[in-house]
Amino acid sequence: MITLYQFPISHYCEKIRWALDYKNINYEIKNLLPGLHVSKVRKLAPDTCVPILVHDDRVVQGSDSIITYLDETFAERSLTPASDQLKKEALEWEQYVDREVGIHVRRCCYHILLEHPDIVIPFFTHQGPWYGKLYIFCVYPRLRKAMRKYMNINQESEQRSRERLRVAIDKLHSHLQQNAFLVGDQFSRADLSAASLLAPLCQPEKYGLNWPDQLPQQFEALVDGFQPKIDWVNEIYDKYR
Ligand SMILES: N[C@@H](CCC(=O)N[C@@H](CS)C(=O)NCC(=O)O)C(=O)O
Repeated sequence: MITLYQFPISHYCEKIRWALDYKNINYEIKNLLPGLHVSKVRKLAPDTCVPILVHDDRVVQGSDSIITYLDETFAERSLTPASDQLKKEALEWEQYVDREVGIHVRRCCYHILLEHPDIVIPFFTHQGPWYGKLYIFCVYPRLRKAMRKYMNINQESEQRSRERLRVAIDKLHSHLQQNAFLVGDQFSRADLSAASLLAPLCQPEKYGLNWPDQLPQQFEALVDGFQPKIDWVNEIYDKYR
C-alpha cells in the first residue's frame, strides 16, 4: 500500500502526484491541513514538510528522495536517466529548480493570494477532512501570519524572489529553445520538476486543484510578466501529465 501525505496546493507535492501517475502506481492520498499537519507529520518523519510517501513500512520524505525511491523500487517508466552522466545532469536540474523556482514561485504566489482567503481557503481544504473549511476559516488570520513568517514572505522578499525567478525562467527557456528536454532526448525528472514547480503560474487542469475562473489582477500581472517564457509548461503537461 502506498500513501501520499500532502497539501493539494503544494507544487512539491504535485511533483510526486505526477511521478506516481506517470509510473502508473496505485496510491491513496491523505490531504493534510496546514498548521494541523505538524502533529501528523512529526509522527512519520523527522521534518514537518510534505510530500511524504509511505510504502508499507518505508517512509520517504522530500520530493527528490521520493522520486529516487520510486524509480529504485518500480523500474517501469523510470524518470531517472540510466546513464551516469545524464542522471547527474537530471539531478542537478532538479536541485536547481527546487531551489531557484519552487521557493520563489511559492513566495510570489502566496504574497498575493494570502490576502485573498476566498481563493486560498478552498486550495488548503480541497478534498481534506470534513471540518477543514471551518477550522481554516477560524484560524486564518493567525495562519496567514505564521505562513508569512515561516516562509519569509513580505514585500521586499517577494521582489527579490521575482528577480531570482526571472533568472531561472530565462535559463530554462533558453535551454528549451535549443533542446526538446532539459536532459538527453527524453522526458525525465528534470522536466517533471521544472513543470510542476512552475505550474501554479500556468494553472494546468491536471494539477488537480479547482483553479478559480478569475484570479486577482496582481496575480495576473505576475503571470503576464513571465508568460512568454513559460508556454512550454503547458506543453509538457499536455504531453506527459
Ligand atoms: N524540498 C522539499 C520542499 C517541500 C516543502 O517545502 N513543502 C512545504 C509545502 S510546499 C511544506 O510542507 N511546508 C510545511 C512545513 O514545512 O511544515 C521537497 O522537495 O519536498
